Amino acid sequence: MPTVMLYTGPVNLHSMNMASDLWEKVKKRFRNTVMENTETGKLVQSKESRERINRSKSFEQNIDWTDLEKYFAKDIEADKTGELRNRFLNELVRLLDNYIQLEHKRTSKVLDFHHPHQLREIMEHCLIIDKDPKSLEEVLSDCKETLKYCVKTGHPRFLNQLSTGLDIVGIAGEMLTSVADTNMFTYEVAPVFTLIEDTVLTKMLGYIGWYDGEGMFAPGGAISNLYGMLSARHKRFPSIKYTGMSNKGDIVIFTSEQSHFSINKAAMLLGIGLDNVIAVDCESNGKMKADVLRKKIKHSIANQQTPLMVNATCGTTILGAFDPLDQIADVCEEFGIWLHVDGAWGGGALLSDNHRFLLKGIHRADSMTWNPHKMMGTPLQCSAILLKEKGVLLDVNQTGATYLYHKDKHYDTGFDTGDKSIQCGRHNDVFKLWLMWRSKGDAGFKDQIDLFFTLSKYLVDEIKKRPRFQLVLEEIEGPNVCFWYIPSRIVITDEHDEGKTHLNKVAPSLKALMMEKGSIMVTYQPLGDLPNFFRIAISNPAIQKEDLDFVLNEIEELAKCL
Ligand code: ABU
Repeated sequence: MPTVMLYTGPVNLHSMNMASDLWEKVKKRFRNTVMENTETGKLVQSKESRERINRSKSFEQNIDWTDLEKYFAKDIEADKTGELRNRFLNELVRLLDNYIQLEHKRTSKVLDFHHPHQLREIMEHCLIIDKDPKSLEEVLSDCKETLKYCVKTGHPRFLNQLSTGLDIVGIAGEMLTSVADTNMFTYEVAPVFTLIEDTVLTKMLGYIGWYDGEGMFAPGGAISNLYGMLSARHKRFPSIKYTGMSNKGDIVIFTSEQSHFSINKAAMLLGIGLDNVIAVDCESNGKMKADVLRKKIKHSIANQQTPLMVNATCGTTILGAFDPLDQIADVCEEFGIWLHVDGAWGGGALLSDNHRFLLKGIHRADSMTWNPHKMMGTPLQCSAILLKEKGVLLDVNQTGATYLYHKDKHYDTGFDTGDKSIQCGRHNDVFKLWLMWRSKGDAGFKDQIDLFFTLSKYLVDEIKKRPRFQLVLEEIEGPNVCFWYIPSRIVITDEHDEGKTHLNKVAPSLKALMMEKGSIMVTYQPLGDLPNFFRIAISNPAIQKEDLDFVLNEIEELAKCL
């Protein structure tokens, strides 16, 4: 029996009760279906079925690094001809190229899974760090060994995350970024990258309709959301920067019950507190109910609380829902509340004139998170926080370290962007995005986004044709497709919740099987009252309709092992 991991999911669990009506529909469809197996819901993987699962094949290539056995890292520095450096780097690139080839090959495994203790044992020889140096041959072998057990996130059958795929130009950008190895805090050490960051942010702001806004790249969507809340707090209570949170009363944040957990984390970090994050109910399709938001805001004001920010989500993590921005903006304007939009996932839809309508009203927000490492396929990480008003980020974060942000430099220090950040050292996350954008043009990104939506609708249609599959939502907004596989042995009844309990175990068991086999990777989660279901969010342009057929066939095939 594979290990069953119960996953609580990135959902705000304050008052999740939206799911019941969806579950009613599932019960109706699968009620009292014929049992094939009297051991109702017993998800045992037999020995034979276990053996049917292919064992892993190793990641090999023709290599001969014996000449590098006698060289060490220090020899690269010492070799004035540069030949050793050249040989070492070329071998590394060959290794990476070989990995990428495998990643694109549909017959190769998505992953070669081992439990942590097993992997530790397998890699024991190269995990430990010794007192003595390792040769360049061993260093390359370490790289090879590492890649062998990496999950191939660019494989067209890796559908586990919102950030998938492998953009070659993006990788080239990441490599150049590494070689240039500079810090984004000042123009003096990152002149080109500073201009590039400015160009890309201006472009993204333009898609929102903010022509005098500002932005910054941050280490992931959670931190971008933190910036949104920090900015909201600063605009309302600028003195907090100096005096701290004392005597500010009960500041409250409103966010949908299906929003990302990072809103809770930001409230924890900013001294607002988890109990002051008020969850707003969603429609059964995952969209925030604006009328409930209005009621909850009125109620909090009546209770002497201070509503600081509403977070609306464009592209919820699980269902891919887009909150109704215009309606929410009306509410925020009525009460003078900062509107932050978490468009980490769905922000990319702005790039397509076919799907931009999903974010209608976005220009009315005050801040927005947008992660190009999701729908735009930029290699991790690449997340932007964007603000309608220029100057807020510097105002809230500036400390003016005189060793770094001197005002008496010989160039325009307005280009030193670092003091706008909560960080000191800041990685260059923008170059790869800029290079990709140059290589694709706006048109290339539009096609990419359109493809994701087309593929997700195809998947919905295919799922509808398969009797043992059940969609969570028949009408989808973002390219998220959520579904159950319901084995015939599972009986859904009105009388008791036994079927639901058993169904809750199906997705984790199938996930364990797919990981052991290495053929596909699809995530699952519960949602409110709904038992565990699969989510496929499409963000890899290498995916074809056949891959989605393969995934559904494979789930059916793996289900025979249950
Ligand atoms: N920040 C949400 C990421 C979740 C996912 O990739 O599935």
